[in-house]
Amino acid sequence: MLHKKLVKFDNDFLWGASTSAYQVEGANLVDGKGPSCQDVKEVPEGTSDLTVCADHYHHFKEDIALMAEMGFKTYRFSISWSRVLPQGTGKINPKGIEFYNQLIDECLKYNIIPFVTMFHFDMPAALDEKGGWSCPESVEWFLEYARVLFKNFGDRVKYWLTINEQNMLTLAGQVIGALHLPKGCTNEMKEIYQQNHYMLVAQAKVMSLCHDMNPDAKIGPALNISLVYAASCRPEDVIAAQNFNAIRNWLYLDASVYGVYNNLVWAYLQENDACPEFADGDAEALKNGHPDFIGFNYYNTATCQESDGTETDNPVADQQTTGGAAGLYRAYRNEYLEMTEFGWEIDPVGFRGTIREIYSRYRLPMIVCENGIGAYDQLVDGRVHDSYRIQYLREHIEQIQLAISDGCEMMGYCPWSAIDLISTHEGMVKRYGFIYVDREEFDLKQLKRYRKDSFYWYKKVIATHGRDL
Ligand code: BGP
Repeated sequence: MLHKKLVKFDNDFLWGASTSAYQVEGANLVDGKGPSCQDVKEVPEGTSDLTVCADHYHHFKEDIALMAEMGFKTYRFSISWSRVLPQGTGKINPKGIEFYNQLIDECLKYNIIPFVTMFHFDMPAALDEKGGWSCPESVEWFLEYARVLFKNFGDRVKYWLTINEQNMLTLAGQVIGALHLPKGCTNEMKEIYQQNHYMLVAQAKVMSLCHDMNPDAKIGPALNISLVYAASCRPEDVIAAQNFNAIRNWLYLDASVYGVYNNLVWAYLQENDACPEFADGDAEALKNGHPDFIGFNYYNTATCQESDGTETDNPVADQQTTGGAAGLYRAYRNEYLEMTEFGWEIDPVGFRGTIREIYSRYRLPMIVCENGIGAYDQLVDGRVHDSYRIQYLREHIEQIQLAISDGCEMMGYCPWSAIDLISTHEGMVKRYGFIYVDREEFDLKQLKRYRKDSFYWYKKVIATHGRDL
């Protein structure tokens, strides 16, 4: 490949890492916190519940000190809706406000910028019982929650992410345990895309609210974006890839940025009698909500070929494993890509391709909110030799730099995850952190923290502004 002249990472590039409340905090039913849908869902077979996780709720000062030791410029974490509003609306939990005030202040103590996700797969159970995102009222619920966040934390939090991976909630919601269908639902697709519509409208209104309440803050989506490849140059495979790109990616970004439904997806919904109902003002709300940046999670690309009509729309294995949609696209295993121990394809070059595609479509600054490799890390004599994670992250950071050199505006990089935590459905054993948490799936041990090899490596990457990988 021709050697490209590389543009250096800016000195104000936001190096950090990510967690989510339900996967890292623990203390899921103490200090006034109400249950979320994650706390009441059936725990995946053989995995731990969420009562402890990494116990970040009690260890956050130690954890943030370790993040500061790595030199983090930012820490992307989420706020638990039901820790702040135990019933989802109405009464505020003062201990919840107190915890997040302390968490934010601890970040600021080290000049770490809090990058806050408002909603990360954890709808309050009390609202879920009312129908969750199936309810038209869900828009107002989310706005009420947003007002509480902006009022209590808006003086110190200047970067907000609205809904983590709304596209995965829509496409793989049942697997994540975060989206449900009302009993007796007769048109599942219509129901799911109606829920998605309420989330799009809620997001748009919250972005407008943020700009009204905290004009100096910036807000954006946090979608899981995977550029979709055609399995071959066969024209029908290219059309299939366009279909899946629209359904998986562009529906959500077109709506977030331009306030309109992607035409391919709208046509698909029309064909299936699954178009969402618009309430008065929805179209205007979508048009009026504007992100200041695009946050996105990247784990890999997807590949598909022309449908042969046999695909079913059963829930996919997980958020990174392409399913298929009869008549639209068929999943394809990309033979050019290796896989992780958990069956996720690895595609650093596709990361550059994904960044380029997003930037060319939307022309907004971007921050990577998740990227990483889940693995069976082993603690041996107090060390974790996660050379595979260093290699994965190095290869992906190299591609960010190429994308920057391609003229794409990149604000920051927050790998998943800052510290070991509970996987969406593989429990504690699927580890992602720079910091090892010494517990097993069911044996909590002492929850002692250990610096992995990747901790020291990432510290050096940050200290050299990405020059020494
Ligand atoms: C993303 C979620 C994260 C995290 C990550 C890793 O989709 O936003 O919350 O779970 O996937 O996935 P998993 O935990 O399934 O390995």
